Amino acid sequence: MNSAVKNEKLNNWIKEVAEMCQPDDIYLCSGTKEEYDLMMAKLLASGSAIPLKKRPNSFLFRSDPSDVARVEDRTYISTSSKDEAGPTNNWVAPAELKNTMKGLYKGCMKGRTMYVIPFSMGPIGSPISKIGVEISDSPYVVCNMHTMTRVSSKVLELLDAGEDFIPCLHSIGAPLAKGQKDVQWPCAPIENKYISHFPEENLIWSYGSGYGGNALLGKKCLALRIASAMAKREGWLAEHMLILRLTNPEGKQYHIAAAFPSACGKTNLAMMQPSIKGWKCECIGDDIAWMKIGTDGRLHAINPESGFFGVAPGTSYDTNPMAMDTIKENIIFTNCALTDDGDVWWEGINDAVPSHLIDWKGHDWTPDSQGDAAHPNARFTAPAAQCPVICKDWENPKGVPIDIFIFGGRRSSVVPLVYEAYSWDHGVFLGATAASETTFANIGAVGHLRRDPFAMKPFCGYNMGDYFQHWFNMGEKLGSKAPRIFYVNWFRKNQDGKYLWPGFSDNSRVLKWMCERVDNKVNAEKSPIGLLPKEADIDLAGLNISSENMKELMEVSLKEWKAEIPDIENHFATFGKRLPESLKKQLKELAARLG
Ligand code: TSX
Ligand code: MN
Repeated sequence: MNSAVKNEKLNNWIKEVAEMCQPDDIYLCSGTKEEYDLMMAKLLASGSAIPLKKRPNSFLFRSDPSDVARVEDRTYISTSSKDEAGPTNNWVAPAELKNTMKGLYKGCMKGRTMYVIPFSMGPIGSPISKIGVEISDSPYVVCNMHTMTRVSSKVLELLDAGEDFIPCLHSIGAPLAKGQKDVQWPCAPIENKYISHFPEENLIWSYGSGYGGNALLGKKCLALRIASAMAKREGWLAEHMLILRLTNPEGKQYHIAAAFPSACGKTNLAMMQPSIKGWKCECIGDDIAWMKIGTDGRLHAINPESGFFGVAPGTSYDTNPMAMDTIKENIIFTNCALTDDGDVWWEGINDAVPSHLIDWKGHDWTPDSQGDAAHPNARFTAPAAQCPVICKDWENPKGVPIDIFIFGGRRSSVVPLVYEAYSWDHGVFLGATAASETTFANIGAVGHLRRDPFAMKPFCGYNMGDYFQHWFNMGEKLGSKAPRIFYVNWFRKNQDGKYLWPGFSDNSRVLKWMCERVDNKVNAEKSPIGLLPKEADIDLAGLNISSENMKELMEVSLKEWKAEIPDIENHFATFGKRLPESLKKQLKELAARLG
């Protein structure tokens, strides 16, 4: 098979990995539909995939109960010095980590096929795109990579033309002895799982997990952790952001990139349909944005992915109808429940709870059963092209020019619905201090405030203090062409614990105000925390919300905000000497404005 690969670096790497992992076979992927069908046929035959009668060409997988999510405490940024990885990352020296992992990789693919998966993050040939090659022993990973990235032999042609690639090595860590029967979801025990990144040499080594971000290495590992380090070196941005296009009734387009921590409804916002007349919203991406300064001096964004790896529980025709219409066919479901008539089900999909299901562990489930029928982190893998509101420019190699950045979090109090940064530097401060209250969906105490700067805490591939400085530097380069920056909170509650803002489609009203700010159509009110909308400037037409509720939603309490300062100081202190002076200055200015 190596005859098909002319690139010397790739050939050598394939040979080296094969010698170490000792697979029975090597298969070079081409990315065709026939190949996807072949892999899925293999997964059906082995009993790993369950065909769904109700959804054409769609399949359900059940993972091992120990392999259900990203494993942050087994994720490493392995730079030559610990300080380069910074306080938000786990660190082991490269030589030591490689030594440990080589021990695990030795013979780890025995009894299995080694798949070589050439892929592009971003449209093939776009100047913003990057090439990766994942080696994996999991056919489930091959199928997911087909949907989530552009797997293609065209990528090999780009390598022949002199482009470089990022090697991404993955093994589930479950070799098979001769005659040994495979299990439904092979993987390694938690203490042997490693998700390792070597940003100084653009290299990824993952071992022991078959799940999502641990195994589909183009996504979090390449497109965020490795890409963020490359972006810092090369002067661009790799961010954990959705991208959407808003069009106003006059036909003017606005492009928005938004970063939220988990459990804030990022995918829902990415596919949101406006409730205000004449406005249109289209999806470009729901998770990752790569942005470069174009010849026009503006920031242009692409979505490096080609699919959605979305959390299923909570997704419904009420919360995200466009996602529901995206996942009707050609979908991989993981850890959802199975209905008796051959469909998937999850908590929050509709009001009717079936009287009988097979739960995500493969056991009978009834409404009286203990625990959820679907795992809270159950997923759908869906082609982005199937989204009914995918933007016609979602694969434009030039990207789309970003007008607005949004940061946000889930706060039941203190933080108003929306405010605007005074300046780029103030906006960087808002990103750097972004925080969210934990929910049932997170681990840890419910209602506890967690700082997740730029929603990048688990995904920044270098010292986060330097990351903040990189954002200040980008602002300097962009000058007057920099996007405007806003902060939102859809989740403020009243004294009775009721949400004050209807959210979802009505968030378009907030986005409209942002567009009008960009066009200088409306003035804003200065407040200590930033610029607030004037009462009449949020379009509430057709909404049944009282003026008292709006006041409560927009209230900025000096007392509550002063109480935030020590927490921000503690957060900043974790970055030590690497904390940019500009962030200290912003904090001082906030404190002064609060009086
Ligand atoms: O995704 C959400 N968004 C963004 C939508 C574009 N969610 C779901 C969060 C969990 C992932 C929201 N939940 C949003 C929101 O704007 N707002 C809320 C809170 C909320 C929930 C229910 C109602 C109102 C607000 N109303 C009724 O249930 C009728
Ligand atoms: Mn994400």
